[in-house]
Order: sequence, then C-alpha cells, then structure tokens
Amino acid sequence: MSKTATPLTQLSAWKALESHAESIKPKHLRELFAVDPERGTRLAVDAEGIYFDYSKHRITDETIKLLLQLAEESGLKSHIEAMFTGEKINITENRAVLHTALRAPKSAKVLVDGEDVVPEVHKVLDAMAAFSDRIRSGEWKGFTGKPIKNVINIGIGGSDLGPVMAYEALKHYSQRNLTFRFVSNIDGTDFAEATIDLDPEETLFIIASKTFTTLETMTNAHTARSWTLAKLKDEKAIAKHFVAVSTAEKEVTKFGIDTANMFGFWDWVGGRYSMDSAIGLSTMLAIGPDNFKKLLAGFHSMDQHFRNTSFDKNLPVLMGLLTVWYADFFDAQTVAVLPYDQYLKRFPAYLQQLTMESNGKHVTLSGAKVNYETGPIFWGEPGTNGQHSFYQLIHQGTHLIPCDFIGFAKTLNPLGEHHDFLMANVFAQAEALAFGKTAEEVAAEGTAADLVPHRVFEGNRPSSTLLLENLTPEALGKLVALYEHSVFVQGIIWQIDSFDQWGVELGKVLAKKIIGELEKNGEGLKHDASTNELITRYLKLKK
Ligand code: G6Q
Repeated sequence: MSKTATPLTQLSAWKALESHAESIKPKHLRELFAVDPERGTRLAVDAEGIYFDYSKHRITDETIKLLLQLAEESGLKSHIEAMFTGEKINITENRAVLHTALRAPKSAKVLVDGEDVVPEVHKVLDAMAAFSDRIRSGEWKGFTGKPIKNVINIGIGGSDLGPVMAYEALKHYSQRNLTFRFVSNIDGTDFAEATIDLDPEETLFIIASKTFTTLETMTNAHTARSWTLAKLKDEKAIAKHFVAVSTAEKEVTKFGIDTANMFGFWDWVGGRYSMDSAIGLSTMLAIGPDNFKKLLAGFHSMDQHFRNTSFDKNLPVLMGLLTVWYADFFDAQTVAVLPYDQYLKRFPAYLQQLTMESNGKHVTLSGAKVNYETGPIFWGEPGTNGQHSFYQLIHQGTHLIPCDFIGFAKTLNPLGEHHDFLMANVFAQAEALAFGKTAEEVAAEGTAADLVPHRVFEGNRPSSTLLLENLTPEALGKLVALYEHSVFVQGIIWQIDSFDQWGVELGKVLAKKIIGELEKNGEGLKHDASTNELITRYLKLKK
C-alpha cells in the first residue's frame, strides 16, 4: 500500500460516481425493475456455493461499472496480491497480514521475511488435532483421573468473538457430551456464572490471548487458576486443566502453563482474523479436527475466489464496493446483517468487531484526515426475531439501512413447516423493503384516508440476499472469509489501515491509571471534574 496514493476523492471514478449517484437517487427500485426485469437474475453471482443477489440495490449496470473502475483506480488487484504474498500492509504496526496463510493447504508456500510459514501452520494444526482427539475421546484425564467434560475458553475481543460465534454456528456438529463456555468480560459475573455448576476436576481452561497480557483475560485466567486449585489443591493440577493459545511463550511460562500445552500463532495474524488459527482450539474441540479442516477448506476456497476471480464476478469485491456506495454516496450510517438461521445468532456480533475495528478509522495511510465516510456501523440479529422489533425502523424510519439477508435452503433441524415459514420471511422482507406499498395500494385495500400515510411503505430500501444450501463448516468458512475480504476491499478504497486498532488503546491506559487510584482509595485524583466526582462517589457508595 502506498502512502502517496492519489487521494480518493480525486480519482476520476470517484468523481464520476458522485454525479452518477445524483442521477440514481431519484430512481425507485420499482422503476428499475419495471424497465429491466432481467436485473433480478443479471445482478447476481453464483459462486462458492453462495448465490449473491444484489439486484435489490439502488444501482444500475453503470453504477457497477463505475464502482469496478474505482477498484481498478485504487489498485485493488495489486493490494490483494500484496496481502496474500505477505507484504507488510499493516503499516502502522509494520506487520504482514496473513490470515489467508492459516487456511493454506500443506502444498502452498507463503513467505514472511523470506521464511515459508505454511509448515509451521500445519504443525500447530496437527498438534491441535492430536490434543482434540485426546480430549474428545476421554483419553486426556484431569488431575484426579476424570475425563474432561467442560471446556472454558477465556479470551476477549478477537480471542473470544470468533470462537463463540463458530461454536454457536456449528453447534449441530459438536460433540454433545462436552460443555463449552466462553468467559471474556472483566465483570466477575461472567466467570462466576460460567463455572457455577461445573466441577474443576472435569474442567479444562483454554487461555486464549495473543499477547497473554490482556487485563481481562489474565484476571479471569488467575481467577480460573484459584477456582481450580481451591478444589484440586496441587499446583501440578494446572498442567492437566490449563492450556494456552498465544504468541507469547515467555508470558505463558510465567503464568505456569507448560509450553508443551501451548498452541502458537504469529504476529501476522490479527486478533479479529484469528478464529482459524489456534484461537479456534475450542471450535476444533467442539466439532472435531475433520470438521475444522472443512471449515478451513471453506475459508481457503473463498480466498482463492477473491484472489483469482475477475472483479465483476467477485463476491467480496462486489459486496465491499456496495458498502462503499451507500456509506459515501447515500450517507448510510449503518449496515444490518440479518441471518435467518438461529445458529448464526452471534454472527452479527462477530462481524461488528471484524468490520468496525478494521474500518473505523479517520485517517488515511499517510495520516491525513479523510474527507469522506469510512466504515459504517454493522449490527443485526437473527431473523425472524428482528422483524418483531427493529425492522419497523428499516421499513418506515428516516434512515437508509442497507441489509444483508442470509438464508440456507436446507435446515439442520427439519421440524414441520418451520423452515419454509422462515425462508418465506427472508424473501418477503427483501421484497417489502425494495418495493414497499404505495398510497394507492393502501387506499385500494379500503384503508381510512387518515391512516393511509401511516400504512404506506416507501420501499426503495436496498438489500443483498445471500442464499446458501446448508450451514456446514465449509459454508461458515466461506461466509466469514467473504466478510473478511469485503472489509479489505473497503479499506483499500478508503486508503486506511484496516489491520491496526489504535482506537482501543487510550481507554486501556486510562483504566490502568484509575485502577491505581482506586487502590489508593481515590487519593489525589487529577482528572476532569466529572471523572473525579464519579470516582469519588463510586468509592463512597461501595463502602
Ligand atoms: C483484534 C484486537 C483485539 C484483541 C483483544 C485480545 O483484532 O486486536 O480484539 O483480539 O484485545 O487480545 P489478546 O489476544 O492479546 O488477549
């Protein structure tokens, strides 16, 4: 990535898009479909087992042509190659960005500083598989000789959200005699509730932390250690009940975990891009090594698609460009992700970190303040639940909210007519958002004149629909990689560093300082008047 790229708003495609957007804004999707019914099948891509219908967007072929031109002018192709080949594209941390190497097959070669990292990746995967087999079969015994029944992943942010999401998403494939819990919050309630009904003799903790210094994780890890030792009363028990996933061998040793029970990864794996590294150990324990391999294969095939497919048929490229289109030319502040699958209930939360920590930036690679919008807010809930709460605002509110609907043709739990009812709602929602209901249509139903405005649906509200056959480990890998690469595309267009996260630092530093002050009972507070008062009141109230 060049720090001296032509500023985005000076690219000719950008300028063309600005005036093109003005010609699109007055057009209604009703009109766009009426004059061009084929758009419903033309503006779609069927690739990697994902049917991506983007016809219900406020676009024409010209829009796509200009967006693709924007991608070309932004040098997207060479940036993709730079990422895949291990260039240090995370410039503020001087790091390569190689989550794609985590799912590369054994035969691949990916060089970082002249060294092929693929053999190391597979060595760790093999060690994870051997360990998983021992836990899943009951061969691995706890300190008192009982097999492990409970696995608790302690981690936060990238060391938590991926594992939680993947566990929930792939629960159908999980070994049901193992219980999985996830502790992330520094709030002691998280740990207390996760362990309230568990026996330390049968519980394994995975301490998942890239740095092994994160306050939340280390506090929870120390609490877990005390909880274990309170019952097992012997330091030697730690080796049987604790494993670590980390890049920081020294810190792991310091904590007392045998490095034989440590699964490593590397500084070129960003936290929010790490669910397919050893951070996914809980996922592998749940679904087994073979299914984990399928998950990785799904990621890899989307990687290949992203790297090798022409942009006009490239799922992450199209998806990323559409996000840019609404954020920058329609002032859309948010994107709603609406999976119609209960197993994907944590998918929006996972995407929040992936998208917002990556693209919530306001300076370009050269440090200049941007004069356009960058990463929108991602949010969502599984359907149909959301329909009975916030969809009202999407349909009739004043905000334009592009939506991603995600549905599967086959259910993993065939129960009566549930699945057809579920999918009917996906199609109905996308249709209602796009085409709405006019005042004439409402009046023709015999609605009282004074109620007509309330019952009108303007429509013209854009959405993508992603239709897949089945929620398999492979499909999940493809979906996650699709969003990862879409985020990458956006970051390239916006000329930002999608792989750092300096925005989380200041709060951490200030909290550390305040922890010291609380320990000193608030002596000599030197904050602003509001913060001083809040700390003082807190100390008084807690007495
Ligand atoms: C992700 C971020 C962040 C990180 C957590 C946990 O991209 O870097 O969410 O994953 O702060 O960090 P550790 O794994 O080092 O504990």
